[in-house]
Amino acid sequence: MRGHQKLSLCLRSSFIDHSRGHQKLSLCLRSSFIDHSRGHQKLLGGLFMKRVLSGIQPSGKLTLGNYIGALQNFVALQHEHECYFMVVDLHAITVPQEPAALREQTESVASLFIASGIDPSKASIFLQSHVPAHAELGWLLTTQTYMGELERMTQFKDKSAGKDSIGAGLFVYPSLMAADILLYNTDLVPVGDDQKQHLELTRDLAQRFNHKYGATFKIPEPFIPKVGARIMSLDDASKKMSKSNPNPGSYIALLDSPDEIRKKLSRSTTDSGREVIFDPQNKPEISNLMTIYANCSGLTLEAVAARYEGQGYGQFKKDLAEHVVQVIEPLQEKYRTIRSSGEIGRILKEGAERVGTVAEQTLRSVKERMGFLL
Ligand code: AQP
Repeated sequence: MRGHQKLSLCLRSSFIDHSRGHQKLSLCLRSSFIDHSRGHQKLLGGLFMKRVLSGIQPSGKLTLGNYIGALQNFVALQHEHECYFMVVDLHAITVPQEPAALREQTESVASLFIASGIDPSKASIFLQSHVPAHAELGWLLTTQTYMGELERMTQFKDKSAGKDSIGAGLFVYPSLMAADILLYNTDLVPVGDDQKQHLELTRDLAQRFNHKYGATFKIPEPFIPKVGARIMSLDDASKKMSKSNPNPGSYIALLDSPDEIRKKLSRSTTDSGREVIFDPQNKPEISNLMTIYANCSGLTLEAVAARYEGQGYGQFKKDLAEHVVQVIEPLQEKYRTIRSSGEIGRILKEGAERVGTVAEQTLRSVKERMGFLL
């Protein structure tokens, strides 16, 4: 008998209106395996908000790519969704980290969440390692994951390529990521191209578990943000801009000084020719810079192209740097205020306490179903 499964009169998400990002309330008869999580779910105008979860690794200094591809979307999502944003420090250690640097980067990433506009009174901001249920469910789900599934993961292949010794954590990382998502009965997971495969595995694991042990996990859906630009490296537009790239000239860090930003952009690789036109196939480098320009200036790509018609790359790059600096300078000011306030520790603690209750309930139900004595 399934201890947690019972028929009850309950509030249920009806998934009628995906586009509006929240769910209608309807009275229905159904199995109540996620009743407990609904108890914590926030309402917006009488409607359940969809729960969104995402994380960023403190594996280096956050880049403009992280800002455009993730943080900007997080900020937009927090108004109409119940958002859980975490610093995934347990994922960061799947590649070697120096302890002092990890500590600094973790606090820095959390502070940049807030400096970017995430409001801790709207969204829960926390560290993955502050909620022990992540590691525990991660292990339980690792036991449900097939080697073949992990071997197929392209991120593992990319990150392990050419390395002599590869930590086992890098291999089982997707099972931990599945745990991160499933712990909170997440509705939506914002995903870039590189994470689609991991979310697919999460869905497979949830379905496998539900089939084997009874309905336990909600099956999460991918969320493709409206502004989903992928920002590429400044030195090679075939690779994404990445905070762990050993060449700092390949990325703009959110904490780079204005002069560093100007220098990096003036040295950025550009395609042959001199036309500022958006053509990712034939002119990937200039198209990447135009994407950054459009994002930071608020102009459309067409307007950017029209502005620099017949002018060559020089002026374009100079102006681009100023637009980036204009976005980054106020963010850095807020960042300094947050760091010097000493408030971040309290914010993270409160965030972990809030989400920890939901995580504990899910973990308990998983363990009960798997046959652990509680
Ligand atoms: N270049 C990018 N363009 C757009 N979005 C990006 N993201 C990362 N790089 C870009 C988004 O930022 C979030 C952070 O993800 P992560 O820290 O978990 O790891 P990642 O995607 O592997 O990011 P990095 O910066 O490349 O980290 P390292 O170098 O440690 O692997 C995600 O939402 C991602 O889509």
